[in-house]
Amino acid sequence: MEASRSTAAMRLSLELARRGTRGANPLVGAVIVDAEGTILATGHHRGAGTPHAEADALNRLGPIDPAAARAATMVVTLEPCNHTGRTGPCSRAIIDAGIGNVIFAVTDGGTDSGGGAATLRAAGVEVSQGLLETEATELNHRWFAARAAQRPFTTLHLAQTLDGRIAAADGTSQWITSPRSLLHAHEVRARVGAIVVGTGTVFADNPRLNARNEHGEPFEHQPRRIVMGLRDIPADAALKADGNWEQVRTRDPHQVLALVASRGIDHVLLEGGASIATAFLAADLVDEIFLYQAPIFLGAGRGSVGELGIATLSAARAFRLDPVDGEAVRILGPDTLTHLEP
Ligand code: AOF
Ligand code: ZN
Repeated sequence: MEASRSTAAMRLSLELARRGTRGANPLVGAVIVDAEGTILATGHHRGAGTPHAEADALNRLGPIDPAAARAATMVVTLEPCNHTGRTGPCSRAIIDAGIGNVIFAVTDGGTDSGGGAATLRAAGVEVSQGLLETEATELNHRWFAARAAQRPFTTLHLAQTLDGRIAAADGTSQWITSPRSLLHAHEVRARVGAIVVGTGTVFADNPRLNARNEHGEPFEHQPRRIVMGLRDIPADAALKADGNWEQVRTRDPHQVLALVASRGIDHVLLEGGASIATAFLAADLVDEIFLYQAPIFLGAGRGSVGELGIATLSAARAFRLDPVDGEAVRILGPDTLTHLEP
């Protein structure tokens, strides 16, 4: 295949990858092309627990005669995985489908998941790597960094007023954002392995911290609740209801993530309040932010983030818009939702 054709296919794969949701798994896109570079099928990974990009593309390809499969190329943003995790190995699926060629951008490098390229080559598949590697690394840069540090990927939830407040002067805080925003937040809860809150949030709001749908019914998957802080929380705290919780008696966010990782959890939601946001931001341990903003001012009251030790503008902790399915900013009823990455 002409180089310009494979580059175009990889660009499309990178674009498709962005339709998914990052978290426990990276964003991955895949395109299957024939020898001329004509697209036969496309696929992307939607999020942990769902089919991988390669499997998605193969499913959409459907039946194809062996000679055509042999001549086809799978162009994918990440090295096909080699392990059985929540889904089966992509290297095997590609071999079983009889696909003759694979071009991937960046190696997986995971201790379990890596090694797909070697498996493919051993089975006689033509494999090349490194096409648009910089772009593919950039696409998941925080995810790769989190895995290299052997810590979970972190999502910070901020729900605030236009002037960045999470409670009024008298402490009232329910509800700043709309029911539509709350529903989105619950959908995020249903995708993570754990939610982290501070003891202050437990005392102030006594939240249940489970994930509920628009009818108030619990989703099938419920996150573990992690309470960070030194104070004893009340014996009858609502989040203790089903026993799927624990307290970490520390103020160190690294220790919290180490504990979460030791439980086999690879994606956490940092939900509240300001002390949690501050501690994780200060330690550069926030991989993405969902910022829910209500169109109101309070002018006083608690801010969403506290002291970060920043004295001058040039030292600001900077984030950038990170599109999810083409949109970094969404309208949720009266509110806006902005998705950001460092
Ligand atoms: C791929 N294609 O689309 C993705 C991959 O638990 P699992 O089965 O979902 O596996 C997750 C691991 O697989 C993840 O940590 C990463 O190494 C890789 N992700 N691999 O071949 C994909 N999302
Ligand atoms: Zn895979």
